[in-house]
Amino acid sequence: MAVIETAEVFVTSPGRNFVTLKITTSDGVTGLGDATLNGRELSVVAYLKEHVAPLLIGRDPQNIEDIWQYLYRGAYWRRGPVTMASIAAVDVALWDIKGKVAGMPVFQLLGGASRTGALAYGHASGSDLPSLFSSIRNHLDEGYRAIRVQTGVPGLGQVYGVASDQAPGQRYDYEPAGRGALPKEEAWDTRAYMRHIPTIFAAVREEFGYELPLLHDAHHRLTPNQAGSLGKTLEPYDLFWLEDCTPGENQEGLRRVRSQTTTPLAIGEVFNSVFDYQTLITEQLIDYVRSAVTHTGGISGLKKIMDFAAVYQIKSGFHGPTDISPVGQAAALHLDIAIHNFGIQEYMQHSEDTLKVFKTNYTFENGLLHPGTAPGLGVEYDEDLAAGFEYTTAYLPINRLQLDGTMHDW
Ligand code: GCO
Ligand code: MG
Repeated sequence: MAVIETAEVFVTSPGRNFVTLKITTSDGVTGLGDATLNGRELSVVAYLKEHVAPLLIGRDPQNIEDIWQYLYRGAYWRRGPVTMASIAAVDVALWDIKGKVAGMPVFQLLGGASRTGALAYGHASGSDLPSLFSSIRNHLDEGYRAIRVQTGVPGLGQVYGVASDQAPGQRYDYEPAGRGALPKEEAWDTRAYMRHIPTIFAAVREEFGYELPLLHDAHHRLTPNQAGSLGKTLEPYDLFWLEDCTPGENQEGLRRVRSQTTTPLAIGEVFNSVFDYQTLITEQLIDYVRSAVTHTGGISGLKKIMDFAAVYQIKSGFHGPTDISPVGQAAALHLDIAIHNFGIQEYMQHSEDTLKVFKTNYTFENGLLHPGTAPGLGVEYDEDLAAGFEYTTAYLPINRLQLDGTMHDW
């Protein structure tokens, strides 16, 4: 019987930081897992190196569920982003190994394909309407068939989620956490935002018609009452979803939002376990689960959430920004293809340097993503190249109210 021989943790920074776990068996089979926690990367490195790797050596890599429970229950301290990202990395690496041993892509082990590809959405943004329109056109030219729309707000400076205009090849430059010793500070005004956003969606529908699925991310900035009001105002523009309208950790708050609007709601990119969704799912307060495989205990953890959600007709909309590594993105795609209650997949394209370090097999055609049919996850990690991109401290931004500098959600 092959056993786990080594569990190594790598940090690389081809434009932004990524943490990768590589498990190798005594038969020489390797598996990769993504453990990237944007802006807090080294905490997961320590958790994995100091506390998890020594526990894996000598175990049977085939027993994914038992190892998952061993790490989850065994720690005593359950849940939390650091713990669950670490467990996710182990879980995904073991699915990769299982697929390679079986000679099958991971989605086959999860029940096979339920669809030919996963509908993806991209991030269009602009500081004003003309730059937003050109960003939407660029995305349509690239083949996207669903688009997230973010814009600047008059009177405010840089708003998170909006890329600098006319930065060719840097469409996603807002997304990397800012490199440097301190987080970047942004200014916020909720009333200005709430007045502006409906005018943007009216203009986008007028220009691009009603067929194109449009999404919007409010990034946890609203109260339930404000969120209900915004959702209601946006109803005529038929959004695919309104994302993170409130800080979702107060699950009960979504009752108020839900009672005021039929705009579909997506929540969960900062969640890490099924318990964070319990009220949201059983009371059908959301329409889409936003979690990432990387932050929710891996394929095993997220699959359980999705099976629970299926009972309540809630679908997936997995987190796929560029701070999820290509390993995490591939893992999401295998799940997307396999589960019945798939909704949509976020897809921000990684930089060229990132894709040199992580060689992927997934494809994007006609707006649909596919994980490919290589055994396992279908991603290879170039350790030599990766070593040349050294870790650089990087923080996510913070947001303060423009009026008086009070700390706000961003
Ligand atoms: C999204 C997200 C990202 C996150 C980022 C945090 O919907 O893609 O909101 O922009 O903020 O991934 O690490
Ligand atoms: Mg989001």
